[in-house]
Amino acid sequence: MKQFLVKVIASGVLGFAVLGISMAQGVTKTVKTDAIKIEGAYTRATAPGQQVAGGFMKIDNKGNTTDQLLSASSPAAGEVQLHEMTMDGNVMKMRQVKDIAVPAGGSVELKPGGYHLMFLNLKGPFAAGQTVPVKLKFAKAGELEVKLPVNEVGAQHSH
Ligand SMILES: [Cu+2]
Repeated sequence: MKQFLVKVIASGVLGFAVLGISMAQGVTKTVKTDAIKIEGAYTRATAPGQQVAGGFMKIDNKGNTTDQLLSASSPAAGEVQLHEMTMDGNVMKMRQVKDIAVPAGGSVELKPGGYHLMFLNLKGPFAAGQTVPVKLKFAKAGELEVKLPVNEVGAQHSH
C-alpha cells in the first residue's frame, strides 16, 4: 500500500501542474440493469509509467433492497480493486474494501477522495478520448458492463 501512496502523491502533483488544461468531461454513460443504474462513469488519462488509475461513477439503486458492489474487472488492467480513500490526520490513505454497499432507493458515489475503483497493473496507458470497459459484479443485480470514458487529468485530481 505504501507503494500506491507514493504514486498517488506523484500523480496528484502532476494533476496540479496541468491545472490550466480544461477537463474533458467525456460522455456520460448510463447503463441499466434492473435496479442498478450507473451514471457519470469516468477514469483519467495516465502519466508515462503510471501503473495504476482510479475509476469513478455514481451507482443508483432504484430497488427496495440494499445491494453491494462485490468486485470489478477489466481487460485493460491486471486487476481491479475496490478502494476507499480516507484522511488519516492530514495524510490521504487508500485501503482495499471487501464491497461497497448501495442503499435501497439511494446511491453511492465513487469519487476522488472516497470510494473508487483502482485499476492495477495497467496493460497500457489510458489516453484521453479512449474508453475503458469494466465489468461490475453486484450481489443482487449480478454483472453489468460499463464503459468508462478516459478524461484528461484535471484540476480535480486529488488522487
Ligand atoms: Cu485506490
